[in-house]
Amino acid sequence: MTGTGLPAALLREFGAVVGGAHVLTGDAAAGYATDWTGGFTGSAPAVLRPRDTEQVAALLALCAGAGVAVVPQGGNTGLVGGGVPLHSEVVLSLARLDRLGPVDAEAQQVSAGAGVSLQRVADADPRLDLGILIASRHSATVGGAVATNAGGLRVLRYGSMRAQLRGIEAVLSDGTVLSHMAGLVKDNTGYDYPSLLAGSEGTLAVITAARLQLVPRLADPVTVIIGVAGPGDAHALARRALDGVGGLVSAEYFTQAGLDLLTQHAGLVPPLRPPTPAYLLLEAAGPGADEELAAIAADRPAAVGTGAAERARLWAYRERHPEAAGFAGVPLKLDVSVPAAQWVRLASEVAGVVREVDPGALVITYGHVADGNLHVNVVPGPAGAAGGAPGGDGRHEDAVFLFVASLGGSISAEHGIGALKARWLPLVRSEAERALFARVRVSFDPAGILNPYVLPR
Ligand code: 2HG
Ligand code: ZN
Repeated sequence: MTGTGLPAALLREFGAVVGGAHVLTGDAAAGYATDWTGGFTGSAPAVLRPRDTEQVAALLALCAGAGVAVVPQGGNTGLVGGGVPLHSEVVLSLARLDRLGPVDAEAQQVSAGAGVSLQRVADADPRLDLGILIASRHSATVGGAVATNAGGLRVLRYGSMRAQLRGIEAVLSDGTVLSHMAGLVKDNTGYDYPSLLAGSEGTLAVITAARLQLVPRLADPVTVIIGVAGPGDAHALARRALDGVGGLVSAEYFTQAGLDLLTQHAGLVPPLRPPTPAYLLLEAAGPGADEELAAIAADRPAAVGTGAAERARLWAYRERHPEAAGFAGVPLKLDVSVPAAQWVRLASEVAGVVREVDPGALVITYGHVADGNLHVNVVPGPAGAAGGAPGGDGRHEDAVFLFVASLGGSISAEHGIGALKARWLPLVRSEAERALFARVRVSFDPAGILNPYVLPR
């Protein structure tokens, strides 16, 4: 044994595969053990940094042989503690698998290593773009985005990460490499396991590369922030935009409470004066987009942006919202969705639901209104400080998730289950479903070493 708790011989074998410089221990491993929010901190006996698929396969075979649990990690931008070693797992960092292939102009596709950032994929061809747009795109990687089935700011137009996936390369825990990367649009030759790996959160196999469908780059998009009276007004306008704005790509909601934090702490100047209770950001492209958006805003206060700089300025109000609650404390990040007809109730009542169990809590809500998705960021009050993840008493999660389940919704819209939500999964998935999950999992990972504390075994 070594100070890491791993047998010295195993560490030497890891080093023989990746080179000693890519087996990190002690202080060098610490940065891989805490998530972006600071809410989840574990410890890694070792961080392994393979360079290619063959090295991933060799490392997994060693871990399976030794019964050592592994947490795969991409850009470490996850929000549910699914990519950090909360139970002293070995971290398998895919960051060095960063080969981006040439764009196939005919198919409008590209093959990308798991460690390629989403921004690099988006920049691969000036006429094309990645359909997934998330604020963390400069750090978030292809492997992590597929493994969590990332959503983001353009799902209403292009779907989530699973919808961009045309093929996958992945390694099973015994070291077997699976590769299905031809990118065929039509391919009914058996189980669609690439689709199954999307959203599997590192529990079935380690994704090493993906074949991605690209989308035409938007021509001259127009962005507008409209001041609205509240969730009902925002929802009604977004529904109207879905019907009446042909080139709509985004419909995003945020409130004055979140904006106040950003203007106080992030130096943003309010987009509209006087302030309004809530805001709807719409973006659209194509002929007539500006007139169609103006018709939606009608006589409400609105700020319009057309050039790249002006659009970026308007987007900052929404894209920086994940940081807002962090200025007040360590936030608990709850990501939920409900059927369209229930979204207004969710957005109107969820803060009250939280305050019933923690009167001093700060609650910031924002999200993707056309997807029925709301992000509920909670900074527990002094009396509720025992709440929060991990190790909290779970009162905030209980309150929000029970409310969401009562509305027929989901406890995770786009961030995954991870460590944060594992214990609430029975609220939204039946015993029969969870038993099926467990059987699928054993067939992919009989050694039981891949992200063992995420999803049921
Ligand atoms: C977003 O829509 C992301 O900005 C992050 O999904 C949400 O930090 C969050 O809670
Ligand atoms: Zn989101």
